[in-house]
Amino acid sequence: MKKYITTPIYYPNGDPHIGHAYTTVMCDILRRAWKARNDEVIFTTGTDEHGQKMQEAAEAAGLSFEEFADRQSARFRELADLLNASPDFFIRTSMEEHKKVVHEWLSSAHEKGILVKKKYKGLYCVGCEQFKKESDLDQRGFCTDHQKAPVEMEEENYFLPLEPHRQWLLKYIEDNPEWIQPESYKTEVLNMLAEPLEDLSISRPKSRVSCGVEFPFDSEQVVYVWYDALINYVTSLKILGADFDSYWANSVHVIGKDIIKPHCIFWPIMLRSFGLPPASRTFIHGFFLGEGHVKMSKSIGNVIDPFETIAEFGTDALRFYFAHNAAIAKDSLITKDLLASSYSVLANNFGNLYLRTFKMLEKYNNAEIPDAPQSEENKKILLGLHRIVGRVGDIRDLSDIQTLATDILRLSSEMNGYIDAAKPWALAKDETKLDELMQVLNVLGQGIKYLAEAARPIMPDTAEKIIKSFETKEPVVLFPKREY
Ligand code: ME8
Repeated sequence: MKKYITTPIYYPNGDPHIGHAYTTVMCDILRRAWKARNDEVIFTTGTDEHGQKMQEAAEAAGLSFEEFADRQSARFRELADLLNASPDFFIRTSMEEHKKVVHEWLSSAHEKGILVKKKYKGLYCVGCEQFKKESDLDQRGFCTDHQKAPVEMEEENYFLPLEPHRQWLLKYIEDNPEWIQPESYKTEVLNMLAEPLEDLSISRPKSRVSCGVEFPFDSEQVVYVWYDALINYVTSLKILGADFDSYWANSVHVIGKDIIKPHCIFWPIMLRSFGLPPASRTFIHGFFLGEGHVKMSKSIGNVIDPFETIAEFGTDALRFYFAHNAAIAKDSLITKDLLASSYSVLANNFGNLYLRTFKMLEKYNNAEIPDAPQSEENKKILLGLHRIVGRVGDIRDLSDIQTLATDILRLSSEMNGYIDAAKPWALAKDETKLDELMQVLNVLGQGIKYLAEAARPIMPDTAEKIIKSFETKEPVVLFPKREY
């Protein structure tokens, strides 16, 4: 089956955040799991380079918009590579091909006569790049995501009316219960759709925001950053020359909870206006919070930098942390201490199991997994271990990833317990028990290989190193000891 999976395209107005790393890794795990069952998967990520926020950041950095966007976008590309989550295509909305697709969409909307030009007065949050209603703000009148008061703005813009599509969207959600996952976020969308929808402003006067795609039929206006950004999901497939309909029919957007409205309200309506169906799934996850259960910020000193974290713990340990520790339907904490303790568990449990197994195979059987006829009891253990490899093929959504990570640790623990109970070192001392020793070594060798295969989508390098080490007969250090 052809499948398409996307991260949001990130704002490169600053450096990448650990949250960006998280979404990218989750997509990559899904991609690898689906590829393992022979799906043809296209995975895209990229950078969202327009809008007021980018314009202000480039000015503050004293760089031209292009120089700033090149430099910052490269940081995101670098992070994806360091995470071993290299996409099939890394889109930048500053690409000419993308602008052409955006023009095509706008011209089509214009020709169909569905756009309205009018004056609008409202409260604008630059952080969200969205107009806000009073009811979106906290008691102080601040945006809840950005903790800043939105600014009042009055300007003449083009609008896409959303209200004519509200009943259709409600029905679509009812008819497609798996479209938005998990359920708690679907409730949020249904609440947003409980009241009439305001028209979506899809342009900005060039006099205020110069950083954007120029309108094809009005040179005084640039395209609103969200309208332009959402279309990236279509542009990427076009640039790749992929069979659009087949991939779109099984397309998955993975996003954080902060951008539900654009993805679950604006985007399906934009697609419908253009004559396309919604992407088939939207997987939403909660936010990582820093020490103190608050948003990470430099002034609080609770920022977890993805580059530093990879340098300290390694890519696979971070990928495993994401897979195992993030609560999808809620926010979760991420701190240095939590990362360190997750690393210790991984090293002492899974890493240690590998090392113990390898050392025993080395000592008692020339680093080879013996081909021993198995007892009924061992056959059952092996069957249980083998089942986890099949579970990779069952991965459908983000919560399945967490189940797999949990099972890997549970089975590693059980295998460590199996070694303690079987005591291969005692069997080796008794000549009459050598057959039994070979059986135990067979269970351990095969077992660790099954676990490595199961872990492959989450920790691709680690899995590869384990499998290779049995071919080369050279043990590998998976999770080196760290200084605290
Ligand atoms: O919203 N925890 O870009 P963005 C978990 N350009 N995930 C987090 C996170 C955190 N603390 N912080 C960020 C934009 N993310 C738009 C998207 S798409 C057409 C346009 C992740 O740079 C999460 O996936 O603000 C979130 O939705 C995304 O980064 C927001 O990235």
